[in-house]
Amino acid sequence: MIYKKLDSFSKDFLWGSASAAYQVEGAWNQGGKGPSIWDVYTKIPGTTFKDTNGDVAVDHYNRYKEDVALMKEMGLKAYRFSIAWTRIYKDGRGEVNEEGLKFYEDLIDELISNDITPIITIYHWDLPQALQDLYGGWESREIIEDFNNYCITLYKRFGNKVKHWVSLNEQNVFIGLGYLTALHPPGVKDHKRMLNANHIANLANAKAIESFRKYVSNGMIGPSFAFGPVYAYSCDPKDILSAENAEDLNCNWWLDVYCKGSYPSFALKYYEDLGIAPTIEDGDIELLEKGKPDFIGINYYQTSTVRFNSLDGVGISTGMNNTGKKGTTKESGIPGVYKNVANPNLETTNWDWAIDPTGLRIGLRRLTSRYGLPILITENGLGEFDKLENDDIVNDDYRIDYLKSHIRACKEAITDGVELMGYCTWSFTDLLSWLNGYQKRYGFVYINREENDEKDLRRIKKKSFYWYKEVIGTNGDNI
Ligand code: BGP
Repeated sequence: MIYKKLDSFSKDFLWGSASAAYQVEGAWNQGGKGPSIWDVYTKIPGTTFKDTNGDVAVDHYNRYKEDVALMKEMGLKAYRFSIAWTRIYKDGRGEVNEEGLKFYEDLIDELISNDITPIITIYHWDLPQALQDLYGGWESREIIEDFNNYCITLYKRFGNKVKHWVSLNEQNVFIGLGYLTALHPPGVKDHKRMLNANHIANLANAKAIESFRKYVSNGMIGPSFAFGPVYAYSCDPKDILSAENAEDLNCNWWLDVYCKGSYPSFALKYYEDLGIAPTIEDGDIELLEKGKPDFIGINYYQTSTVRFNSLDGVGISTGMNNTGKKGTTKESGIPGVYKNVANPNLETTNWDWAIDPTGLRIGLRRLTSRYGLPILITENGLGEFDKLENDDIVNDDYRIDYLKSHIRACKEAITDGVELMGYCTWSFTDLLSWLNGYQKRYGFVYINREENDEKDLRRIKKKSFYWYKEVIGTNGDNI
């Protein structure tokens, strides 16, 4: 639909920004914190861009007051951040670390006293290394109880102050890259193990949501999903069927479980025929049904375009572009199912991510039609090289263009009838990109550091900072 006039954003719309503990905090061994799988993995040479890690990151742990003051200056309404499990339980279980709880309590209080709504992400990939060593992390059902205990500790301590919670961040990514392409810890390449670990993560997610209802009154919780709506390359029915396959295997495989408590039937049958379907035990489906979310969190960066792939066609590839050299992403697919191709209608970033604001609107509508739940955009943003000019100026007009077009798409989706709770950009300050170092920048605030040179970690407001301030100030009416 093309509208002559668009609906307005709601009065309490959450204009936010997001981050994750490992990517901003640093202080990796301060305050009684134990090591996470990312603290260990990034020390293995060759796993990340130029061997970067989050030991110091952008030192948010020690500078959070300065960062919150900048958020206040911008007028930010919501800040989504994650809690590092290893700050709360050094080994993932056992004795609780009061110093860790206190750090997050201080951050939450600082946000609230500056009129910023805190949104807590419980798990953004930094699993305690001790649990990986003890029972193989997400591959053991023991994690369900340990994760639930960790969640309950957070609910009890922060549940009266924080009402917006995200359970697991991008389960599809940390499980997919952790157990299928071996690009994330624990570096496994095994489809059957991946699907089993994923099922266990589903159960842990459902259990955490079930507990949430007991401990947090008037709160809302949901997972955040890395959502890449799928397009068919052409109207050739073979391409259309490939797109259906990809949507089922890459989106519905997670979202149906979260929102309906069951796996999509074609995908499940496909995995059963291959002998790699997850082991579903008695009681699992009942638990999944009890763990339905209040909203769907989506991290949206791009759509994917697929076409027919023959049985001897291209397979899964680990050739991601982690350097910012345009056009270096390798072809990948699943033989007999689909293959990913570039969309000739879309521009891409230097990291080969398709820029597609309309795809966001399409995705929001698909989710609304299929699940009928409110949606929170938990991440959206542009990773690019930025140039620090004389007098501390960063002219990131390309970021403004990107964000503006995506916020416009949100407004159109709201006019379509999508119930959108808020929009969090990725990210507020620049931060560590897991596999891409510090040169792939996303923030409104430039951090003066490079891959292996921490410099002075100075905070510098980019042009987009002032622009987003105005968007928030007009509640999006200027879009
Ligand atoms: C999401 C993650 C974030 C963040 C973002 C940007 O997948 O939830 O943690 O990293 O993507 O991705 P990248 O850093 O790879 O550019």
